[in-house]
Amino acid sequence: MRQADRQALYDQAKQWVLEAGEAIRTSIHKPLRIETKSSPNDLVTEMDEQTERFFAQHIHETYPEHKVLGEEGLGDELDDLTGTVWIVDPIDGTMNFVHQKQNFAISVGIYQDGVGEIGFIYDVMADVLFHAKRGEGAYKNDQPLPNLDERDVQLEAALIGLNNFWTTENPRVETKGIHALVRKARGTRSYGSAALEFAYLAEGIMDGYVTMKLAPWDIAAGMILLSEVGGITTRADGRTVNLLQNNSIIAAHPNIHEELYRDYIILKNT
Ligand code: 2AM
Ligand code: CA
Ligand code: CA
Ligand code: CA
Repeated sequence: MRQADRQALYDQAKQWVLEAGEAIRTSIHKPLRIETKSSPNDLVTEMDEQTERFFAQHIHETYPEHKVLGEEGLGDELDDLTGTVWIVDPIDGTMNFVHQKQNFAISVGIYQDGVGEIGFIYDVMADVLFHAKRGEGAYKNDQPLPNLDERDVQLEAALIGLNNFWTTENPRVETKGIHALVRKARGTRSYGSAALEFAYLAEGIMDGYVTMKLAPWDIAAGMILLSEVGGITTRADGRTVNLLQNNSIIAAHPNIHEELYRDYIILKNT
């Protein structure tokens, strides 16, 4: 993508992200219709759907040749990532949205032929916008985020984002590895929004994030932001992320990424 095209697309996407956030803030205290999806804890609200529809309609009207991949299925069915693809999570952290009315984000990643070009993670209630363009660095609002290698991170002094489910007996990872990680790291955190966890990695206020079975829209924007500051995202087995399917993820500061998947994330059945 040419830099001028990237800039024009970025300006338009930014406007829509801020507008969608404003609409959510305005109605945050209105009563909500809450439904469940795959399990009683897998929530969706009318605001998730309304926000995704907002993006899908605007994108399709303005850029008829672009495709939209969104969590609530109001975009397009994709077989591949050719062309320009917007990967949208209208509300990442729906449980936080429902229970806390804060700590959720709008996540928008724009990919060109599978390459991440533009990423937005918008912490709606805090009104903080994390954003990045490929090759042009990542920002928190107007503040450029420094490259992660300016800090010499060791696991003993690292904060690791961890889905607590992994500390309990589960079909994917050996709990002994996760228990060792909990003891080794300085501390663990669980924020309940994958997009925000990626943003905190990019900001350098957290050093690693391990989580299972994330969907493309959970990580599409975050991977772009993190890569702009020198962070690494792979599948939990160390292989390349596939944005057309779910992935278990290790995202981290470059000093500790390999150590995490080599010594602590012990996958079952592989
Ligand atoms: P969501 O709120 O958009 O569904 C919570 O730990 C994180 O995992 C959130 O980013 C959440 O995104 C994501 N997640 C992915 N699949 C999920 C599921 N089936 N149920 C709940 N959270 C899920
Ligand atoms: Ca969801
Ligand atoms: Ca999500
Ligand atoms: Ca969501």
